[in-house]
Amino acid sequence: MTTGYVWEELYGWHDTGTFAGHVFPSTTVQPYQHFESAETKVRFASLVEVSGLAKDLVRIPAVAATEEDILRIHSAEHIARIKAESLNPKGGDAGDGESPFGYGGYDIAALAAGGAIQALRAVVGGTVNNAYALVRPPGHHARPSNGMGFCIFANAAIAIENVRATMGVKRVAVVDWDVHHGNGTQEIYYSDPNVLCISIHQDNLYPINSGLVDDAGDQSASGSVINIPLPAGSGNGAYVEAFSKVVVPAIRRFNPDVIVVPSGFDASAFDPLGRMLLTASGYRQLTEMLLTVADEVCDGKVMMTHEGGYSPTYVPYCGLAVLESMSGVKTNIDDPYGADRERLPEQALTEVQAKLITKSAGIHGL
Ligand code: 3YP
Ligand code: ZN
Repeated sequence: MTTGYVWEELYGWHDTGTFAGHVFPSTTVQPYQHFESAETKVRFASLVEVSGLAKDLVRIPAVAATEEDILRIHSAEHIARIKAESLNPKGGDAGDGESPFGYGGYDIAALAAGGAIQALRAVVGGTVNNAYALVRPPGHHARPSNGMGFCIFANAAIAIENVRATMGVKRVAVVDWDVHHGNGTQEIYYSDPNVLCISIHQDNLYPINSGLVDDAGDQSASGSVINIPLPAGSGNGAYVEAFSKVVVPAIRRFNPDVIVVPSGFDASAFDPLGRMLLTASGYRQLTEMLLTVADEVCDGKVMMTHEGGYSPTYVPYCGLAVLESMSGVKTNIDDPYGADRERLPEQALTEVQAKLITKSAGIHGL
């Protein structure tokens, strides 16, 4: 099993600055580093090195996405505005006032999209069996004409359109396990029957009123969107149930050429922005389920592209578990925190969670 891995020094330079809420009066509590700081990802990359796993991965160099690549998804105006603000010494914002970037932010955002592109090209082309693109800034909230939710460009969609345009890929299944709804990817593919967008997320967390279980894609592409909103407090039991009752059967029925996973670790039990209870071992189990169905339908082809995850202590262990599962290599480093959360009674599937999962399955005839 060969697993591709993308990580670039420049991803750590994307500058989100400090933040203390947009409040009045403007001097309240001392501004702290933005939630989307480099720490979680840099520390994930460090663990990949220090655990020794990096030696067993195939390092894939990112190449900046070209304007042609980005234009397959975004408006020329959006690209031009990010480019212009990126030349401002103080940087700019991707569109919603909470997606800041620093000087040179355009180049790093293009390199993030380009990391996802190169990882997906390697998987589709067969140079590696699967791949993880540890990119930053994230992408799954970005819309055609504006960034939002810490995202500038839609990394996953830009990668998907690159391989559809140049490598003959037809059908792609997206499985977004970030704790927030993948609204950008959903919007981009809402009327496209050849891209199945599955998002499993905390119910009505972000964006507001987005990712409803009844949103299933346009009539022309009915069923091409599957949302699985789960209540706050859902743990390993609920996620495994949702994967076995909805995600895996939906992928099997859709029969994609490749699976793309916008991978956020903000559904972890230690995340400051999410209120879910996944542990590293939960993420490992979900990865195994995806790889198994990928083996059945698309020769194991899976590409993950990094999204959220804001616990600097825990994200590295979740990431390591996923990479160990993808590569089939077990390092000698164990998750020191998971057991403390795995013993919680809330890890087990509840009746309420089971009903919601059954509802999502029912809506989609699964
Ligand atoms: C964006 C603004 C408030 C919540 C935040 C979510 C970012 C994220 O991790 N998206 O997946
Ligand atoms: Zn998120």
